Amino acid sequence: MATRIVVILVICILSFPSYQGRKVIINDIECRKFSGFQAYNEGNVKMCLSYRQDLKNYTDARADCASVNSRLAVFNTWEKFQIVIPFEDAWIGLDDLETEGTFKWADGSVLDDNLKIRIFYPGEPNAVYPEEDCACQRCWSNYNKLCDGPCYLAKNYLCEKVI
Ligand SMILES: *[C@@H]1O[C@H](CO)[C@@H](O)[C@H](O)[C@H]1NC(C)=O
Ligand SMILES: [Ca+2]
Ligand SMILES: [Ca+2]
Repeated sequence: MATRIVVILVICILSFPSYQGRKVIINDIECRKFSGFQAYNEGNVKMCLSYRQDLKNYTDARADCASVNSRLAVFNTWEKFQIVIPFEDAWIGLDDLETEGTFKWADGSVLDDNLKIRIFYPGEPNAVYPEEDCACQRCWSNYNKLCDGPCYLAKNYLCEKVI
């Protein structure tokens, strides 16, 4: 019985229409089971994201992601960061709310110093105002990377399903 199921599964996978992009497509099917989510990839790196444009502050955005069993998106490698580059005016899962100056991802890990230099706009994070504790992608004119900005501002945001 178990063998038969495995054989059927293998046949299904092998007969999947696109050979080249097979893994991405299967992942996208997994991801699209969740309303509003779709798969994005950079090389072999894949993420299941929902870009939400209903403008919420950081805490409300985080709560909204949690309400659909996801989190604010974590782009903790250079490859993953390529995925977020085009998104406009969006909160991601990165803040220094807990300890000023120590940015942590939504999975609880601390932002790597080398990655920090590459993913923040030059001169950012600069904590111009005390409330600049949340990382925002392409916020404010000409900024094509992350800035720290005041968490109370209403922005788009990116939720991530970990699948
Ligand atoms: C975000 O807005 C909610 C009301 O929708 C408010 O209760 C909360 O304090 C705000 N958070 C921030 C960081 O301003
Ligand atoms: Ca800060
Ligand atoms: Ca700033």
